[in-house]
This record gives sequence, C-alpha cells and structure tokens, in this order.
Amino acid sequence: PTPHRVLLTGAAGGVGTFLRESLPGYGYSLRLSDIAPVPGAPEALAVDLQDRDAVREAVRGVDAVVHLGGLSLENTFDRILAANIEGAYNLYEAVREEGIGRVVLASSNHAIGFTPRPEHPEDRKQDLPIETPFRPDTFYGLSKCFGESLASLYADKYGVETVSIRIGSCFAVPANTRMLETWLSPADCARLVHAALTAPDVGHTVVFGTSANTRGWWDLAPARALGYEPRDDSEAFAESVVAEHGPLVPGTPEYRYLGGAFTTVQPEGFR
Ligand code: NAI
Ligand code: 15L
Repeated sequence: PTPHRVLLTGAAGGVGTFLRESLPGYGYSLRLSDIAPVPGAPEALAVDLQDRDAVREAVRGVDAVVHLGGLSLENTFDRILAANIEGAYNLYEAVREEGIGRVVLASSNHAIGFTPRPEHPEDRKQDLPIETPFRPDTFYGLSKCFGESLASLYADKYGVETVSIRIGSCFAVPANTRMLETWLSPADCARLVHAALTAPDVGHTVVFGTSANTRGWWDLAPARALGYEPRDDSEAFAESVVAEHGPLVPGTPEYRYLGGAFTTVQPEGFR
C-alpha cells in the first residue's frame, strides 16, 4: 500500500524545508522531527536522534520514514558517531520494532567522494555506475557508508525496505561550478523521494539523486527504475554560475574528485 503518514527527520534543515513544503502536494501527511525547532511548525517533535525512546515514539504509527536528520558536513568523529551512526542505528531499531516497512535514507555522494571525477569526455561516455565502491572522503561520508550498509542489513534480515539516495547537491539553485554536475533541484528531490516511497519491492536499493543535468555523469537509471523522472537541468544556471565562479581548475579537489573540497577538509582538531 502507498504510505500516507510519513515521518520526516531533519525537518528543520535545508532539504527538510523543501520537502515539508512539497510532499503534502503528493498526498502525504507529514510528522516532522528535528533536534532544532522547525520554523513555522510548532507541532514538530523535538527529537535528538541519540535518544532511543524519543526516536521510537517519533516513528510510532507512521507508514514510512524519510531520514534526513544528522550532521550534513564533516565534523569530529565523536559527533559524527553520535548523530549519524548511532542516530541511524536508533532510527532503524525503532522502525524494526514498530513494524514500519519503508525508509528513504539520505545518503550522499561523499560515500564515494574519493572516486576520481570523470575529467575527460572519454570517461563520460558511460555514466558513473551505482556499483561504484565506497570511497568516503570524510568521517561524514563514512557515516553514509554505514547508513547504507545498515539499511542493507535491515532489509535482508528484517524485511525493512530502504531506498538510499546518494544525493548530489540539493539546494535552491546550484551554488558553484561543481554543483552544475551534482545539482538536485528541490522539485526533483520531491519527485525522487515520492518514487522512493511508492516503488514496490525495493529491498535495499541505492540510487544517485541528481536532476537531469546536461553536465551530469551520474547513472540515473536506478532512480528512473523506481519511477523517478527528473525535469530540471542545472544548465539553465550555467552561464551565470560560471561567470561568477569560473570553470573548474585542473589539479584542484573539485576537478579531481567527486567529493570536491570534502577530500581536503579536516575535522576540528586535526592538523
Ligand atoms: P541540514 O544540516 O540542513 O539538516 C540536517 C538536520 O538534521 C538539521 O536541521 C539538524 O538540526 C538535524 N540534526 C542534526 N543532528 C541531529 C540529531 N542529533 N538529532 C536530530 N536531528 C539532528 O542538511 P540538509 O542539507 O538538509 O541535508 C539533509 C540530509 O541529506 C542530511 O542527512 C545530509 O547528510 C543529506 N545530504 C544532503 C545534501 C545536500 O546537498 N543538501 C547532499 C547529500 C546528502
Ligand atoms: C553533502 O553531502 C552535504 O550535506 C551538502 O551540504 C553539500 O555539500 C553536498 O553534499 C555536495 O556535495 O554538494
């Protein structure tokens, strides 16, 4: 059956804000949660993903969960461990115990961020396959590898289905030249999450989440197989973005690796 009541974790964040505006238009009734207050939504649940009882209470009675909550940038290992790794475990345990059948998991391109970016037109004849092995560029990316593997375990062992979306860059508009290759428009994000919530028999399915960008090189076939039909293309912004930021420069992290600057960022306290 099509899920109706959906818990959105991380509802106060950037993607959460897009989705809480768009998903009701697809017929979902949303329950919102975040550790931070959700602007304009006093009914949202204040839930720290580290708090097992609160997480269990938050998932009780919904048909599916869209899990966006957690740290979305590099941080210390201890903080990533608490929010993203233990947080994901607490969420999946709650989902298993409450008998919830479907999770849509916000994974990230940074799970494979140290993969060389297809620089040459030759490398781009074939889109980057979804089977690209884990190659995290940060503790943050590593936590997304954990999340995907956790989802795999819970699908195989307990029948909790998940679509893990390796999101490229989901922002209102592409903010820099790299994002012309990685952009997921807010409207396409809603299309993809809707497809991920409604496609039958997904087991654990991993997909890339980007728009139909002229400059993109991610294989979108796995997402399309769920029913996703992207409509947006970052090319509409290309002229102004390149005029402002310039082209990608050979030798820089953005040029060399999928994960761009995440490949060089250091967590607080590292030298
Ligand atoms: P964001 O940082 O704006 O939102 C994340 C939300 O999670 C925040 O509102 C924060 O308060 C909440 N949160 C953090 N720690 C928490 C905890 N311990 N307990 C409960 N809530 C907690 O991030 P954004 O951009 O909205 O991303 C949403 C999800 O999508 C994240 O999981 C992120 O890793 C993933 N993602 C986002 C991409 C993007 O381009 N925006 C790209 C790839 C992945
Ligand atoms: C991510 O995983 C981050 O959460 C987001 O803030 C962006 O930096 C995005 O990846 C990206 O690679 O552009």
